Amino acid sequence: SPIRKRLLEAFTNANGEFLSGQALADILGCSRTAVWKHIEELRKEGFELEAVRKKGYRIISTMDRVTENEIRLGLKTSKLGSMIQYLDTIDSTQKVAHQLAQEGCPEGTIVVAEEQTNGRGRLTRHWHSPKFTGIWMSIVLRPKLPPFKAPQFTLITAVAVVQAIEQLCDLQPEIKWPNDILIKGKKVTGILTELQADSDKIHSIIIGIGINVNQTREDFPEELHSVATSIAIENGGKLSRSILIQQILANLEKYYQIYLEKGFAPLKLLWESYAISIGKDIIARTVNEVIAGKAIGISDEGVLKIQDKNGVIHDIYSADIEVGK
Ligand code: BTX
Repeated sequence: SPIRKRLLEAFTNANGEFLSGQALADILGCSRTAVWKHIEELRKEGFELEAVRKKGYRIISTMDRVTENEIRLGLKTSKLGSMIQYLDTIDSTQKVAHQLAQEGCPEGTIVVAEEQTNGRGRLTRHWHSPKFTGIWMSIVLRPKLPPFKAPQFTLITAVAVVQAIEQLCDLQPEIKWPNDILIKGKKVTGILTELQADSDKIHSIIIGIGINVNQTREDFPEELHSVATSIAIENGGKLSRSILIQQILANLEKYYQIYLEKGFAPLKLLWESYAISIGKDIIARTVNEVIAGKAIGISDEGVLKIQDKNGVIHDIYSADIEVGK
C-alpha cells in the first residue's frame, strides 16, 4: 500500500534513529493508531521492531529475504524500484517483467524472485537460480533511444553491479565483455538485456541480472563447479541480498541519469577500467563464426573491436569470449 511504502521510506530516511509515533503520523498523514497498525503488520511479516517509550520506533530486518518491504527499507532511489514485484518462486523474472512492460508498468519497475525454475541466459541457455541464495531480478527502463543503443545497458549495468560488490565486500570483480562479471576468473553474475522495440524506437528495455550471492560450493551443480562462484565463497561470509539490491539500484540510477544527460562516453571509460578482455588476445565465438585476435576496445555503441593477425578489425555484437594470457 502507499502508506506502507511511505512508512518504510520514513524509516529509511531516519537512518536507524528512532521515530516517534506522532512524527510518523505527521509524515504519513494518518492517526497514531493507523501507524501502529502498519507497524504491527510489519512485525508479523518478520521485521524486528524496537519500541522505546518517549523515543518511538526503530525497525530492522533480519529475515534475509528479498520481499518488497525488505528492499524498500533502506532503498535510496527515486525511480528504480518505484514498483517492486516480489515472487517466491517463478519460472523467469524476465518473463514477468516483459508482461508488466507490455501492460505499461512505470519505468524503474523491478521484478525479483527468491527462486527461478527456468531462469534464462542468452540464446537458449539455462540460468541456475536456487532458492534464497542469489539475486534473480529484472528491471524495466524506457529510454527514448533507437534499439542499437541497447547493448550499452548491459555495460552500464555491469559497472553498477561491480561497484556495488566492491562497496559492500572486500572483492575486486572484473567484467568480461559483454555480460559476465567474474571473481578470480569465475562467473558470479550474468546480465541479460532484452528489448521491446520498433525498428527505430525502444519501448522497454528489460535488464535481467543474476547474481550468485550466498551459495556454497555444494549449491552449484557439478557442471558449474569449474566456471561459477558466489560472493559468499569468495568473501568468506554471507551478504544481505536486499542490501546488495539497494546498492545496485542506487548505482544504476546514478549512471542511468549520467547516461541520459551526457551519453555513453563517460561510462565507457568507467566500464573499460573494470574490463579484463581489453588489450588481450581473445577468441570470440559468435553464432556464425570464430574470430581470434586482440581485443582493442569497445566502440561508443558498446560493440567489441577485435584486430585479427592480418590487421583486419572486426566488430563483434554478441559472442562468447575466451580470454588468453
Ligand atoms: P549467458 O548465456 O552468458 O550464460 C549462461 C551460462 O552460464 C550457462 O550456459 C551456464 O554455463 C552458466 N551458468 C548458468 N547458471 C549459472 C550461475 N548461476 N552462475 C554462473 N554461471 C551459470 C547470462 O547468460 C545471463 C543470465 C541472466 C540471468 C538473469 S536472472 C534474472 C533474469 N531472469 C532470467 O530468466 N534471466 C535473468
